[in-house]
Amino acid sequence: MLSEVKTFQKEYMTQFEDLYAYSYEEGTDTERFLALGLLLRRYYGDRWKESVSEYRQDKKRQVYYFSMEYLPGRQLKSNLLNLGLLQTARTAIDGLGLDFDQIVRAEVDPALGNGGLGRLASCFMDSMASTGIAGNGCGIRYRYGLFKQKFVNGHQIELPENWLRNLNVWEVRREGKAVTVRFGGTVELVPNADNDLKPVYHNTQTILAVPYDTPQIGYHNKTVNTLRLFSAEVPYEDETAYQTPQERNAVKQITEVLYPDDSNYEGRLLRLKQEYFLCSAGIQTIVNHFKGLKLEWSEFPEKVAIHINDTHPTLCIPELMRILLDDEGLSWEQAWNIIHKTFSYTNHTILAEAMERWPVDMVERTLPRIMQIIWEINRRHYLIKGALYGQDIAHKTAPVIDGQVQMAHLAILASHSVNGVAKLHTEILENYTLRNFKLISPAKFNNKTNGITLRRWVMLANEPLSNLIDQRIGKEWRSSPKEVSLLKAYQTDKKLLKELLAVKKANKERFAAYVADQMNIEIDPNALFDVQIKRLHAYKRQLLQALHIIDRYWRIKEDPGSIQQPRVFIFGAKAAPSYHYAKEIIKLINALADLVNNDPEVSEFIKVVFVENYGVSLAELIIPSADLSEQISLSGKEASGTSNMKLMANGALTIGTLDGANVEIRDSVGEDNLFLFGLKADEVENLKASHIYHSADYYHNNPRIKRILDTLIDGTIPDIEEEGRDIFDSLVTYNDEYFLLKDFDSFVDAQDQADLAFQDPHEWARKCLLNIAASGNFSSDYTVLRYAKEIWKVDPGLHLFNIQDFS
Ligand code: 26Q
Repeated sequence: MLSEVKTFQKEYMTQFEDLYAYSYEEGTDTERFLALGLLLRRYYGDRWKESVSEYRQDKKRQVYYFSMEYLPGRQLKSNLLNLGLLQTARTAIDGLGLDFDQIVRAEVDPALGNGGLGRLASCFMDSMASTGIAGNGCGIRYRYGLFKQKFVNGHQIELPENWLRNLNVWEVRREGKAVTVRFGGTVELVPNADNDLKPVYHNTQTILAVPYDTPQIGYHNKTVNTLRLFSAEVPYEDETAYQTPQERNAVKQITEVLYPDDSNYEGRLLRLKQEYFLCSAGIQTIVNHFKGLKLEWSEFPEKVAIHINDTHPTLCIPELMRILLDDEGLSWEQAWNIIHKTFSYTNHTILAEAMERWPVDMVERTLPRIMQIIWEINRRHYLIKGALYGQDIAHKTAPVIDGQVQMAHLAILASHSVNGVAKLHTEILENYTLRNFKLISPAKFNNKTNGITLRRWVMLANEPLSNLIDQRIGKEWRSSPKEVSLLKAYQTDKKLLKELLAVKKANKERFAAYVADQMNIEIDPNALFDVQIKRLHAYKRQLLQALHIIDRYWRIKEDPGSIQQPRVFIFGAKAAPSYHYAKEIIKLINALADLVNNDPEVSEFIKVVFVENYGVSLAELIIPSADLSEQISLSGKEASGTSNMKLMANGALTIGTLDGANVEIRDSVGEDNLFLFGLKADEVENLKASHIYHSADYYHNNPRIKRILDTLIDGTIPDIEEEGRDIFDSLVTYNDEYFLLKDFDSFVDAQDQADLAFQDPHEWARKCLLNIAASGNFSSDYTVLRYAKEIWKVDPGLHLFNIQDFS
């Protein structure tokens, strides 16, 4: 160890000086970080090369995970942990008189995604490498990631996030592997010598897709996989085609910025171009690799499994058809057969407004050949499915309906597997949203409950907790996450429970220091930390929590002493810039924070903290400090949720509805160890169908609710005239689409129970322990192993895993 540290120090100093021509002592933290990152490249370089060449030489079956979004978080500590070098590096760097943790924070956190879907993709990349699955990620190297959020007078404003302002030490530009992507123009089908129709293109625009590769290092194994992100550039040979700065600029526009919208579909042309750009570049890369193997086309599905993360990369399907038909000369039947064996698709949403549909004329103009292929898929669909199931079902499941390309339909029809991301979500897809597809192809449907990588979310984010777990049950859980359940045996061990509380307290102090420093708000680490961190959306019901805070405010005002348990309400959320209502809720919560935090009578018992610019790095700071995890979406709306899993793994107790993966969390931790409330999914559906819900009745007949809602419009909360009125109207006049008022009383009861439970630290700690013990079930290692076994049909590196572990 000592000699390893010494060597590391020497190498680091040399690396730094080679880079900057002065000593590390004179450098900035960014420079110190960059030197460290560059040094690390030497530690994984060989393994990366070996993994890539092993996959090629053994002609291994590989997974290609296509996602428009990734949220990897900072990578330095994660890479060190997985290489087994974390302690060495920390000791070495601190030993040089530097502050390791400060250098870690100098890395930028790439926000190339919106929320859960992007973070899931990154957890999967980590888990695929760590279980030895030959998995590649394909995505877009956005020049600007998700906007940086600032609050000005409590309003969200958005600033550009220039994440590439410093060198990105992890990526490798591979210009030699660039491919070209064609847009626009017209296409003519002309018979060739064999009388086959071949497309001839006119006036198309050709764009270069340059790959940037980032290593995905497996945990304590030899696997290093690749995340390949494509950047749009003007093609070098074709420069004359782009003469004006405007023309050149338009090319770069394609990968300029991430669309800052989750679950709300907007049919914008640039987004369509982004999607096709990723699909075409990725598929061409796969085809090029496959051609190097010198196999028959019929063997393609044996070597390639392509997974599409929601419908955003669905154009991979017609793109591969295009290449097989036009460039490789396969028949339609041969090509479609390959497609069907190759593709699988995950659905992440049930919200109707999030379903992607593109107008046919837009696709026609932008991607004329692709639209022809979609029409042919559509024609054959009516022919075959119409004959089998009747025209009505054929029509309802068609790829093109009413002049719109239905991306989900295309994805489902072409794939051999369609999965939801939690049991309840999959059931809803099968029985409601996608029931016609379930009818025609029942065997395609399956569930794969989401997961999280415990390496980032526990081992790195919460080192004190991880060490405590090691002390009791050994380190096996680090590679076999289910072993964390051995902790259950210690639920009556007073010493351990005390230590657990001490760890939690220390994490709370760390977050409190951040809040004091960044926001100038004092929070008490002894208070209950109540955390809701997720994108801001009406269905996630941050507003329900805001109403609960207003209720507490009045309870304290009217009867000081009626609230005994001090709480800190912590929010982290970005709203889509165009989502007016979500932004109004942000303003409301910020104004409420001002009111509450500055009223001495109230602030002794409640504080409200809305952190700016919530993202992966802030999540890593907040989650270990949480006592209570808010998972309060209207039942049936949240596909899975993953912050619920991260929070439980860090010993927070869930307060939630039976929605998404909360259902499985309940099954795994037991009903007594979380706080459930509210309507169930089927009750929501029945209530909607019966049309008997009149939210105004709750306003008029329930004095507590009336008082809370009046607070939105009577000037009690400063500076929310417009917002308060709009929010009031949404709840009272427009019939409360997400049933907040219906669920309100049951929510407040559950919150009061949580208060009561928190008063008994020993019993609370026991429940924390049981939550941690149950969290191993939600390791994304198991999730990807299930995908590997049941969908992708690839063998993991089973040296690490017992097959029974995950089946
Ligand atoms: C689509 C078209 C145009 C512009 C944007 C989009 C778009 C972008 C991102 C639509 C949806 C998203 C993201 C959705 C998302 O993050 N869904 C979440 O996925 C998680 C992982 O499965 C689940 O846990 C969450 O429940 C789900 O909300």
